[in-house]
Amino acid sequence: MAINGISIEAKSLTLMLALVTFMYLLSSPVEARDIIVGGDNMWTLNGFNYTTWVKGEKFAVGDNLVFKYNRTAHDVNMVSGIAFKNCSAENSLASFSTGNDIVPLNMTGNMWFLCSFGQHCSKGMKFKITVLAAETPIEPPTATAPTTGDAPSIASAASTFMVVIFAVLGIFLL
Ligand SMILES: [Cu+2]
Repeated sequence: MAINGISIEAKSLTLMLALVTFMYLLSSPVEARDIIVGGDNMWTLNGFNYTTWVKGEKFAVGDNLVFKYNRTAHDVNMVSGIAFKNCSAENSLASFSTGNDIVPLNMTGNMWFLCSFGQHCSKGMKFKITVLAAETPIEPPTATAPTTGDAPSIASAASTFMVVIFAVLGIFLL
């Protein structure tokens, strides 16, 4: 029984390690992403369909939109939905013109962007995105993290758990 006891302890240690690793993975924050508008095409006028591009992307709070473009030929304007329909940048909510602009996505909801140069907007330099809530890690339902002093009881709980697993396995194997 003593030998069995040792092997169960070793197994419960392994189980605890796996559990701790698993919970660490669950609790680590989801990384914010820099999303380059248009991908390799970037922000330009060449028939690229930004609306189609948006459909293949996912936008969440904490992400950044990165506009890369020739600043002598294009700009970036964040506008209202109505202004977007009219391709108007007259009352833009925000304007960018450095050629390498980073727009943080701070809140959920719709955002509309367009280029105000010439007829670029009506020719396709426009898109709407819907920003979703940041993905939050799911809390493990009942498992409690081994924090302070509780290690022995958790270890014994793990041992009990392993014994039950072995018992169940034993039933199936016999
Ligand atoms: Cu443009």
